[in-house]
Amino acid sequence: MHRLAETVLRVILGDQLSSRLDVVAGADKDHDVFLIAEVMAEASYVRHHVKKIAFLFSAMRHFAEALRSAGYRVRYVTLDDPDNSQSLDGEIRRAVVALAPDRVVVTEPGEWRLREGFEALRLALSVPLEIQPDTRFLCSHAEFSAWAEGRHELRMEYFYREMRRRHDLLMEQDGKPVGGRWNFDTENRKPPKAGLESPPRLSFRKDRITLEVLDLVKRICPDFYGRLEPFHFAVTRRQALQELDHFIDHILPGFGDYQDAMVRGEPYLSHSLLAAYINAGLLYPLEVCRKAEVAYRAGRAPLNAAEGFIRQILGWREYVRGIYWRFMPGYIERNALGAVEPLPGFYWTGETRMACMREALRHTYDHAYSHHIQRLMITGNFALLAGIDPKEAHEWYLAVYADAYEWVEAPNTIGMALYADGGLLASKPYAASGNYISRMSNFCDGCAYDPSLSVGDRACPFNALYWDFFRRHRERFSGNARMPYVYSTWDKKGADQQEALSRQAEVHRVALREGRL
Ligand code: FAD
Ligand code: DLZ
Ligand code: SF4
Repeated sequence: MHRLAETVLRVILGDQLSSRLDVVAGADKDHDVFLIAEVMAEASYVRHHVKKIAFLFSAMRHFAEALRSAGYRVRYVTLDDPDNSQSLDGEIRRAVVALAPDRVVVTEPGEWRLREGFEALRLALSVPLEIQPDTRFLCSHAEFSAWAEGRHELRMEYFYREMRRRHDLLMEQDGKPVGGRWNFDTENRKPPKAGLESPPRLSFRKDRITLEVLDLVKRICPDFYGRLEPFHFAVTRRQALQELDHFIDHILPGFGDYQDAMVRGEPYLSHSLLAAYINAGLLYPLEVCRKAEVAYRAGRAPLNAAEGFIRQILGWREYVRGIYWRFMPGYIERNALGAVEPLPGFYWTGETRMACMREALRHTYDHAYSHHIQRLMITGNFALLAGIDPKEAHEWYLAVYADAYEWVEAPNTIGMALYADGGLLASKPYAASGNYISRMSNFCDGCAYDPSLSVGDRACPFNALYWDFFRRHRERFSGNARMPYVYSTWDKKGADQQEALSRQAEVHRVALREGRL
């Protein structure tokens, strides 16, 4: 019997721009229709950086054009379309009415909020809606659960070793890790040497589509956060591959040594800038890791660089995703340290006397980017020490970086930076005093505060806040074997010094609340 071909509405979200996803690869050119929609609900559910919005919209439009050129039918809804319902479920409903498909297919979104929305929509739609797994990740939900089940602690390092074996990355034939060690992190912590700067970066010419998007964002999002131009993001897979090759050939060799270093006026140093492209789907995580391995095996990158880089993607990236889905929806509500201070206004304005914070916040505002150590050890560390409400910090990080989606941002903020998950992700809090920042950066040179002072008008706020953080949380951390020196040093200080530090911490907290820090 001859069966009439069905029509499938294939929904592609802004961070699912990957032709290898089943939603694309399984499409029928004659009958199916892709739906891609720019909607205000997604652009504004947190106060997104304008560069993030422009990057995503331009990449979405280019992806739609590539699908059309390949002969597919695409329903693309622009933000300024007068009929736009301005929400993703609204646009799916509208498309179902307009196109009368037999069913709807969507890839699992990267945020719990949207996944719940699609589950609800499934019940409300007149046609079946199928949520397909996101096959771009190297560890499925089932594989992560199998790894996590029955474990007392879910540490990244052990997960990473399994992932190395499973994907045969940097492995010897006898099953041992290349170089005889799994992890070369100890070689990746050099302070910046004099004159350390970022190697030259690619800048992509803005085509008609990108110019139209920039114009749209200027018109429709005038009061949003961040600097829109200059804009030189890659917005197609071809450009993202160029960025990847440029990184592998010219920047990866220096990635390891100065991975933790911070330098004034140098937002990138030897970091890859690839997270925005991998997360939006323009690059696949496995191809990125394989290219790094090939560079190492060909003698074009040292092992500490290649291993350190692969660990971030194969290890950390997959691990945080596993943690997110395993512990949501409660994860983003966690506040194990009872931190309740509101997020200071200077996270948005950059107006603070602390030079290190100014620098990290300037990079963030200008580029929708700051590298990992700035996120963790400057803005994150300050929020941890000052007791900033984790939910407020989480919403800030989700808004301001071009690579931010909740599945990756929330575990990094709530777990790694703020210890608000009570140590589920990190075995110890990433708390550091001004001494660390002064050693790993040249920020302190231009600061109103002095990193060597802990008390007094010019005392670096990180110092007293650091000690007071550990004093306040002694019960929780004093037994932590990974911080043997913190409490013995504190105890040696004597009552007068301890009291002076606690008083000074309170002075900083008051100054913070009054906008004087
Ligand atoms: P590189 O330093 O070049 O690292 C290479 C790649 O490894 C990155 O592109 C990324 O894909 C991956 N990677 C590195 N570290 C991590 C990590 N901790 N978790 C997951 N993947 C990692 N990363 C995001 O992709 N989105 C976020 O929203 C995000 N929010 C963060 C918030 C905080 C508070 C912290 C401390 C970290 C956050 N990270 C986030 C992790 C990390 O800082 C960024 O992935 C990295 O800075 C992106 O820049 P890059 O591409 O130059 O990375
Ligand atoms: C972040 C974002 C923005 C700014 N805009 C859109 C949009 O207009 N349309 C869309 O499909 N997705 C957008 N996104 C991404 C989503 O908010 C969400 O973070 C991801 O789809 C989660 O996987
Ligand atoms: Fe930051 Fe303290 Fe150094 Fe100033 S002195 S830049 S506040 S670490």
